[in-house]
Amino acid sequence: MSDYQILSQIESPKDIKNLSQKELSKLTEEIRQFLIENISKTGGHFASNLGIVELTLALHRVFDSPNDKFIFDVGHQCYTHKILTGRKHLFEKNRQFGGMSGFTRRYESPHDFVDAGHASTSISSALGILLGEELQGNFNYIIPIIGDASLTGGMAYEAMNHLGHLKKKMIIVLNDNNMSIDGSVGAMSSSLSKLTTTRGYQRFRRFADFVMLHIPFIGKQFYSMIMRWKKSVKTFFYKSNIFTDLGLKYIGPIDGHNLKELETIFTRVKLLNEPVLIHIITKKGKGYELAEKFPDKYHGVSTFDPELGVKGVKTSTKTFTQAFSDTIIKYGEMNDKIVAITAAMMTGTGLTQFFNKYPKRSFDVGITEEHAVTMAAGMAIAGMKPVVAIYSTFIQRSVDQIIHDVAIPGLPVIFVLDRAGIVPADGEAHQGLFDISLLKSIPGITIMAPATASELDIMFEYALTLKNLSVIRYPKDFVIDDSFTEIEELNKGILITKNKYQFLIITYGELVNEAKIASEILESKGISCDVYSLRILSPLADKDIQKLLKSYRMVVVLEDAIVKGGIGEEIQSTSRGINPNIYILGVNSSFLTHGSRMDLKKICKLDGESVAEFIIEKSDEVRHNEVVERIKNKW
Ligand SMILES: Cc1ncc(C[n+]2csc(CCOP(=O)(O)OP(=O)(O)O)c2C)c(N)n1
Repeated sequence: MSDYQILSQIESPKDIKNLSQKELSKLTEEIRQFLIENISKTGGHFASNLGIVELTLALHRVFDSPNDKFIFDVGHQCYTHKILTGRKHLFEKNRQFGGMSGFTRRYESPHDFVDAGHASTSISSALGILLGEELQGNFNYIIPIIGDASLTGGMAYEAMNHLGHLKKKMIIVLNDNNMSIDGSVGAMSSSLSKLTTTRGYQRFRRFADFVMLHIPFIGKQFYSMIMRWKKSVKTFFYKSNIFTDLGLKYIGPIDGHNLKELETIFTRVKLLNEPVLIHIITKKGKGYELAEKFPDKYHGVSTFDPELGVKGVKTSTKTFTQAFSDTIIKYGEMNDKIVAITAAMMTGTGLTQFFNKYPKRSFDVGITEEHAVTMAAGMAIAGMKPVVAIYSTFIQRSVDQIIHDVAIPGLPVIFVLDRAGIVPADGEAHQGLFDISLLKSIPGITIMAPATASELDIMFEYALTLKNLSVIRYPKDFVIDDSFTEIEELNKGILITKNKYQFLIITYGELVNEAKIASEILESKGISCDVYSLRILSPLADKDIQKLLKSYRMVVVLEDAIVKGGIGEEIQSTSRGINPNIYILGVNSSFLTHGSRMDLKKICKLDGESVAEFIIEKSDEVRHNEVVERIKNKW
């Protein structure tokens, strides 16, 4: 455990206000040491947090949190903010069940204002807070802090467009490290780089900013004269930039690791009475050599030895992501109409190999899930076979595009939803619990959930034959051993039966494993329990399911999703009068917190042991229902 001389005395933002430059410089070192020491033990977002230390310190020194409000876009880079706002002691259990969230959470601190997780929302949230406060006669600084990749998301422009129109006094901090998780993509990214690299303008800009920011008192007229002058020279170099066109003052680029310069700029910008965007350049991974070199590998990490760095963990079992990676390569080789589309999640969705092998058929569109879907629809119209690989939680953004642009015209776009179901570590905003209930009511859709790698393969092959949209969804977990299923026709589920027709678990995807464990536990207690893997969740094979419901005394549906509007409820609704003993286990109506996937499965009673216990518990009720039925039938 390191000795944190200065950091040990910091419990709230006011503790850093009076530190000397020397102490501050020591504090930045200690914060980085603290981050390395803690994140390497728990896992978490690493490189982004190392890059934003000075920037967060400067914000907390110049502004007055929580009266002034910092809105961290995505929220994954808020660790220094948490350290400075009395949450150091929570880092031991970062992202673990019952421990600290890895994102800003309103319940966790009065210094957190949004429950973040999805990108590009900060400017909209900030504008809403600002307008709300203003309507009540209050003014505080509301400061969104947004990364260059999050600035590829359309919402950010919708918000800036509105802000520029309203001309409200807001300071937007653009934290530009020229990285998303993988490299930043898009014209916006090159435009930002241009802003940071044109030498002639830089020399001029430094001079103009110096004049503007270092003259102790600038009268309004003098100030606007400088701004006009600056703008006209900038126009000479660049015409104008997108921020000025949207009605924001653009200040930058500023060195994001020079604490003193940052403080000076923030102090001066506070005086401006209009929307400003401060463009700050930071180094992702700053202070940890490997993360500076490979920021993509160190964006989010599992536990690692700080001496050795992150090592790829080799396991004998494949993850679903790896199985998909193999599958798309296999079919991509056979069919040159297959194109892969990702919204800034190439590595996470397992597309890296495909991107390397088929760069012309690979598209990273940035954090633009809505665009990804409609663009895929366009490609399908043009006769291609688009595969859109997106995390389940982020497809929530594109429900309209799926309905409007893909489903209504009946286009064969394949959606591959990774991180579907219960998601470890990231918490509420990242859970993949809603895709089934959001999508299954869309006419023409086919939704599939593989349990094994070979199922994923045949589902993909089947999806390629469909004339309409399809979804293959799976969790962040390992595929199940293939040996229990022989691949028959895909339009049927698989019954793993002992032919005693007592109890039945109906489920899908990785939960088939938990169902099998439950069945074995029950078997060891002399109770016969079969397992049915649905494989195709929508449209449900009603006839097969009704046959099953008739054959078993009790049925439990395990749902790797929210229960409301899910598969279990659909089964229940088709079963009226057939079987009164149908129960659903899944995620109930509240949002699901962070923790390991197993911790969370246990909470939802979706692990094998809990399922077995539930069936034993319910069997009395079943017996009672059977007696009631018998009596009813008699009369
Ligand atoms: C809507 C949405 N899509 C994808 C993600 C996944 N994601 C989390 S952080 C991140 C990259 C953010 O990059 P940037 O905003 O530049 O911040 P940095 O991590 O570089 O500091 C992405 C793509 C997300 N959080 N939200």
